[in-house]
Amino acid sequence: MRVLTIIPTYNERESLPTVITRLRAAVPDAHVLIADDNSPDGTGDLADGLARQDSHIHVLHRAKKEGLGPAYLAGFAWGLEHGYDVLVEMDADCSHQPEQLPLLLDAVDRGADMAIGSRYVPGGRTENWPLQRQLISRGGNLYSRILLGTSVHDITGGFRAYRDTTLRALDLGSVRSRGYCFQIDLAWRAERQGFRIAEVPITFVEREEGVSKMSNDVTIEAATSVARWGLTARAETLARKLGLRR
Ligand SMILES: Nc1nc2c(ncn2[C@@H]2O[C@H](COP(=O)(O)OP(=O)(O)O)[C@@H](O)[C@H]2O)c(=O)[nH]1
Ligand SMILES: [Mg+2]
Repeated sequence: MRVLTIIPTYNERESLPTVITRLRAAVPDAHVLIADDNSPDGTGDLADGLARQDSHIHVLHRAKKEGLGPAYLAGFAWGLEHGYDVLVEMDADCSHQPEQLPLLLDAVDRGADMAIGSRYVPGGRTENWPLQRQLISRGGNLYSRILLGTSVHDITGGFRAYRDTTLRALDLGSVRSRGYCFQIDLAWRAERQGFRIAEVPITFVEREEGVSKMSNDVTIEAATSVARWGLTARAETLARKLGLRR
């Protein structure tokens, strides 16, 4: 399996060298694509320097900060174009521990179309995460479960491995999600299309360096998007039952 780990970055100068060192040690065969949104702190230049020293490291420079979603979409497009078999999503701040990536890759190897590193299945947990963040995360998952009827336990989780065939089938051109709802969007598309989703227990560790880019805007985007998707899906089901649609 040719593996590409995509790491979106915005002002991750302090964290990037650590995550890259740990990732290259944990999964030496995997390639890495740093998708930087023109970080004012110079993360892009730092990434270029790392890429010059290591042929497994690649950098995608994007013009401006647009959120996690568009950065991943650009990364997926690059990876699919370059023929990778498995595309991984991972944060730059080591919250997703590179040493746990093999757990996700094993799940894909055993037949999953997509593997999610999950904090909310037995064996999964969070470390040093402020109570407020835990509540938002738990609340977001419960909200998605109620509105979408999803059976994924950690649908906002962003440590993932997708088979290339899964991504190619998800109609990525129609994805508009920018923030955390990007994760919900893709998992729900995969679930509805009947793809096999494996949830692998992980330990999510709060960042030790740099600051979170989480904002109220992305929470509001997620809440309204999930409500819209849930209501649209229910209206479609009802229309089918009434014979208005096939
Ligand atoms: N390219 C890009 N990366 C982003 C953007 N916003 C967040 N990220 C990255 O997404 C990952 C998760 O963000 P983080 O701030 O740690 O979110 P938190 O863990 O929920 O607090 C990190 O690698 C960030 O650098 C963005 O607008 N563009
Ligand atoms: Mg983080």
